[in-house]
Amino acid sequence: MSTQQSDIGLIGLAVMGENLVLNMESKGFSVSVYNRTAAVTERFAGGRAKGKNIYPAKSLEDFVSSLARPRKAMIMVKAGGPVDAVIEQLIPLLEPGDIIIDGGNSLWTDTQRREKALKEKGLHYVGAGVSGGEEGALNGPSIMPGGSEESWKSVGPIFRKIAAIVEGEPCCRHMGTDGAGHYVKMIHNGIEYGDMQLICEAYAILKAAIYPTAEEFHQIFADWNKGELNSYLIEISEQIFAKKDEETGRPLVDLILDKAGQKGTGKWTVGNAVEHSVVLSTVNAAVEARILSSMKTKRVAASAILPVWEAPPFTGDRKQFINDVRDALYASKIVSYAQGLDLLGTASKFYGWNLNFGDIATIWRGGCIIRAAFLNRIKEAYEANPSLENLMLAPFFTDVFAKSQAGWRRAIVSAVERGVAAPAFTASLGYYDSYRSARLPANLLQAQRDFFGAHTYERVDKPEGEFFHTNWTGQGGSTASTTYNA
Ligand code: NBP
Repeated sequence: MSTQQSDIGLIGLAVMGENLVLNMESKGFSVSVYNRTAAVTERFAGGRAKGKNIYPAKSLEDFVSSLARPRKAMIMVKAGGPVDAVIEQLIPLLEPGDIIIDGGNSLWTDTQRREKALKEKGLHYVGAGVSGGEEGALNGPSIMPGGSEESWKSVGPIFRKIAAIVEGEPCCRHMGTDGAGHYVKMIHNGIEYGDMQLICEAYAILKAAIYPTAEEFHQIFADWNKGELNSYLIEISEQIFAKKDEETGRPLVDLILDKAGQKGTGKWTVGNAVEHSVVLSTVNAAVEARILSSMKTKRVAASAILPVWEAPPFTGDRKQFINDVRDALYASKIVSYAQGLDLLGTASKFYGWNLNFGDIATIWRGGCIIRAAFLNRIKEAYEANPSLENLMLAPFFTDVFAKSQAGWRRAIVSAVERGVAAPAFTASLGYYDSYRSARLPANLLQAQRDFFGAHTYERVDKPEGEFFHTNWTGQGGSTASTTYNA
């Protein structure tokens, strides 16, 4: 057994694991590493880890004995069964007070289950969401750790040192107990789905109306990235439009098959929103758009059968239209974040996490895929009013809606006129218009429910809590309404 006493150890040397190890080492930490397939460890040790303060363990026993106490063993393997398998192997080798960290994209309920089981054995368990892909892992990710306060004291100093830094502040704060970290990461990924779909819809609406070339798209996104939309996803889109295919010389983006993949965090987010009765329509539209995109064969067949829509030619002002689409993108994005934060708040109450939205907006400003200048505005909104009912109601954002809603509506009208699907734009506007409506058509809905199922209704001219049922057809007796007091 080795005499090595590393600050931390990491199991799972795929793209994320390797890069996190190099990041930790570069910040002055000694790191032990282990991978199920030994050849991977050997390749890493002889390659990128060569000459660095990284200890390649030959067995899990060797790995555990090479860690300083309390041991900190971070797992970066495929989410699901592999995480349980590694934990089972680690348990007999660890001692009370040691900490297992899962940095993968685990389902937060798995994290809650694992934390509970390990607590009974005296072990700490930290489910930490890590965002930013391989580049973030290497140069500074956004890290969202859950787990106990006690374990945060041990892992916090390491995580805060390897995280991205924005305005002197590390993009890592303790999110809350048990599965809070993985939950916040899941919402982050859901919001990422929404952001990406909204950008794709902006692209589709512009394309259908004014046919920008890839070079023009590159310029449009470059301009947008200088304003309120400034973000990683706008920036990479700008770069994507500039990339030429080496084989054909054409813009590469035009040659990419329109079939989107997904790994599941978007679906988890939407499923959980439904469970908590929280509207997450923008992310839901984004998940469904990916599903529809993956049905390529069916879409191609249907395109030859369903009636064609002849779109009217564009007659407006090109520059104004580009600004309209930009406004639609920004307003829809605000709605999507408002919905995501609403879900976070609901889950926080349900699980007793006490999530801090200001903290969350702070650590999403750097290192992660949804990093964006506008997260500063969210941070400020919650600093000014920690009990803000809905992000859309913050004065800064109500002001944005006042300025952008005309363009937002025009962009959507243009999409509808041209037969361009814009499900995330329309879902966002639908939420906005519903949320700001003092009266919705649910009066008719309640009447229908009472008609066929005697579900009762309340009246606008009577106190709330007083319920009525009407015999709508008059069959079997009088047509009079019956009152039920709640
Ligand atoms: P993968 O998710 O591709 O997992 C590969 C690693 O898991 C390898 O080290 C593999 O070992 C190990 N592994 C497997 Br598979 N089954 C195992 C088992 N039963 N026991 C032990 N080890 C096992 O790696 P990744 O893409 O680096 O992602 C790691 C985690 O981070 C995942 O949860 C992922 O969702 C998350 N994540 C990924 C990204 C990204 O951009 N890739 C970003 C953010 C988060 P082997 O070499 O022996 O097969």
